[in-house]
Amino acid sequence: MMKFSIRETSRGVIHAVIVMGLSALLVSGAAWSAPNQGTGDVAGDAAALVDSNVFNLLSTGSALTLVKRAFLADGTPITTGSTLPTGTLVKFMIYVNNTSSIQVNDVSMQDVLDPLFLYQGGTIKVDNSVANCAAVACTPAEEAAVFAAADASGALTDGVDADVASFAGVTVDAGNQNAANGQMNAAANGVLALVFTVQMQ
Ligand SMILES: [Ca+2]
Ligand SMILES: [Ca+2]
Repeated sequence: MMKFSIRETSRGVIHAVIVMGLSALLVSGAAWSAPNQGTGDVAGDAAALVDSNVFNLLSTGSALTLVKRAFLADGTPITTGSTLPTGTLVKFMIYVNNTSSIQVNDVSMQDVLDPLFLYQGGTIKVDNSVANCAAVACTPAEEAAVFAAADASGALTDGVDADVASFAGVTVDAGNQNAANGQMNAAANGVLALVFTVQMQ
């Protein structure tokens, strides 16, 4: 979700103060898996007592955090609170830095756009090719690399279909929690990034 304030100058330029907030992140499935199996014996004879079924406990942990950034069309980072004229194209990026060695399955992200931001059709891109950053939040240089990789990837369809993202109304959805998209996973030791383009109104 983005929060912002706007004011209009005598020249009609809308100044938008973009506050980078957290978007919705939903994760289900396993990040850390802890299989447990009971074993025993009867009077010392292990063969007399068949091992139990494997009881597998799953935890998503608490280390995943969504980070939201914005860039101009040419990849220049936009800092929060920037003033942008109407008509400017802005590329938002939302990413998850999975520093664990286990793939996180079934990740969903959602961003509900304020009317100030007009979604540009066919611009949703998802990339999971860049290795994880050491810290939860990547450095600006690392973010630039993540953005470049995502921005260079092929756009997904806006419709709800086999790919992992969609746009409807004012809402971008990635993953299948809020729209019947394909399942989206965050690869082990990788950055899962969602990029889409809006135009300042
Ligand atoms: Ca789609
Ligand atoms: Ca799901």
